[in-house]
Amino acid sequence: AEEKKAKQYNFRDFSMCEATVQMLEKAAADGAETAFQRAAEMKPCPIGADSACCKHCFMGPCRLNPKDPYAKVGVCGATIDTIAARNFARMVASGCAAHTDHGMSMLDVFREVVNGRIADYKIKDEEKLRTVAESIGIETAGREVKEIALDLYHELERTYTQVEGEIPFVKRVPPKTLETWRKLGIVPRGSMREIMEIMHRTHIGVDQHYENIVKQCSRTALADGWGGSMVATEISDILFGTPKPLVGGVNMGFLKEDHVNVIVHGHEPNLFESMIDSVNDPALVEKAKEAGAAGINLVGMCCSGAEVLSRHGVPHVGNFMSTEVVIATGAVDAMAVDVQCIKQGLSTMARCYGTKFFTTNPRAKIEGAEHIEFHEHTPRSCTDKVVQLAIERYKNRPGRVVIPQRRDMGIHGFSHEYISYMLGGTFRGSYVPLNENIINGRIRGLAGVVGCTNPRVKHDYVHVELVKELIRNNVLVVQTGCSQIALAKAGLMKPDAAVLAGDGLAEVCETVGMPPVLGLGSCVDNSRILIACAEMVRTGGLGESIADLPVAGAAPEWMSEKAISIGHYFVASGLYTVFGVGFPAIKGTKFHKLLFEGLEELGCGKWGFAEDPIEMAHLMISHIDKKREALGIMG
Ligand code: MSK
Repeated sequence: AEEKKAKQYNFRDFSMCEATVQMLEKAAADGAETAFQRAAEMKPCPIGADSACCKHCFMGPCRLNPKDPYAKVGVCGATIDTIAARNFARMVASGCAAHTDHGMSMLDVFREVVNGRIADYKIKDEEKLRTVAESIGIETAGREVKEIALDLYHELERTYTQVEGEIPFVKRVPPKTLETWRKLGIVPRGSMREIMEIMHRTHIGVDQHYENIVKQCSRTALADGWGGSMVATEISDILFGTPKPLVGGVNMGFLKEDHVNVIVHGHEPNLFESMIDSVNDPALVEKAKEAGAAGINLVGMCCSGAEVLSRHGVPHVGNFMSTEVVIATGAVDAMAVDVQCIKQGLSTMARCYGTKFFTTNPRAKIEGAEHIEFHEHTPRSCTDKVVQLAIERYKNRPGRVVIPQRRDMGIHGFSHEYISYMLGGTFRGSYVPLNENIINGRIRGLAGVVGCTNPRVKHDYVHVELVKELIRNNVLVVQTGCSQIALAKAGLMKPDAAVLAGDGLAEVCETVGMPPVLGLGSCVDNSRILIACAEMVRTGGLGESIADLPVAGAAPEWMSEKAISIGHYFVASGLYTVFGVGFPAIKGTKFHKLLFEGLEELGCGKWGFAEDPIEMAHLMISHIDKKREALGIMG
């Protein structure tokens, strides 16, 4: 019956990724179901999709009519604007919490490393440690690494725990942008306080003015972008090394039939870093060989994968909507997951294919998964065990292995340092100042295309078509997360993708041998885009605030609450940010108008929406042109 039901679908409508389509067909033939089929069978609730329902208390749930949103109010009298703003605020709070908890975990590891209580990790990038410390006013000249690191730890802890004042990284914000935030009262204090206040304000009977709720959304989202996410990125670089451009591969062809295949999936790099050590341990490699394997093959998925692809060139086998079907290859001997974007469906999929599926983080257990807890003080006790159990599974692989033979190479690892380096000077020895190329018009502007994949739209398609249209119009694209992997699979991270760019951008790319699309890492690494924007302002010639820059952002296939938090910190920072798929607000309402127009009038950026990738690209291009015109650099 399952097989019959599965045959109703044309999997080419689900994804433009050949490997994913091939594995969807195999999974269906094997009787295994994925999120694509579940999405097709579960139509979104039209009231919920428009954010017109409220279940913040038990007098409801109250459902308003999205077609006539002011016709009625909730039992407590809440209007559509209050209801939608409260729902939006809780998404921001959840997204911010995810990133800041991730950042706090990194800071915990950093503290223990600095205090000598963790031996398995160390400070790999001392230069970065000094740069980050100096950026927030910590004295570094003539001081020991440990002294600087301890000061940095204590200073960054304020990002989370501070109850009054401004978070440390606001020192990196261009003065004019910061002036706007201060005027609006949206400079974050500490993320714990901001998240707590959002949860309080959105409780029944508290904040019932959409403008005031949005103000706290901005403050909380900024605590994510310039706080939790930025700490996660910077501390990861200090501990594990700042990415530099390197050649890396993506797609399922990086699984190896004759190797023990181990996947790490999630978001926090400490699990992955330890796994790199485990798979290279000679004793474990020997064990794998004794089991008949040629060796151990470690690959990444989702954002953990994007981060180590950028930092170390570890191959990446699939973004969010490919994670289940990667298991359908039958080649995955073990998958270890930590936090965020891990579908519960993976547990069922792993059971179908005999893959060993492990949760490792005490925050995230999954029914059906074996839990091997990861402790930063003894990381190898978890990762070695995962590898040992993967070897066991290899010895007794239960079914047929089918690996789609797709491998896509590209250049990854463009940290914000590298972009800053390019801003002021050279890439691979050639002179390529970004601001100068924007001012002279060879590059029209910069676009950050980021975020998830979502089964409500054709997988990868909106990302790829949007980016192609942007580069065709001379917009340089920077990317993170699952979007970066979509474009890497489409071949746009190779320098020869410059043939798809407009004349000006192609000339810059060809001169220096860089691709027209630059991958920056995982979703917390969107903070690199903020730092690059601040650096563009500091370099000069493109205005005084982030809102002046010819820059736009997009998350064309978003699905997570983290994406909403990211989108809103881009907007609050001054950028125009366009989302696809759908938007949780009803057009024509006062709340929608504030997000899509009003915030810009206050000196921030604004939200935009389009489903079609070409329309989305031209919304962004029009905005970039508007900013160019205001700067007097049109033509
Ligand atoms: S993993 S938040 S699906 S980018 Fe960061 Fe991908 Fe979106 Fe998760």
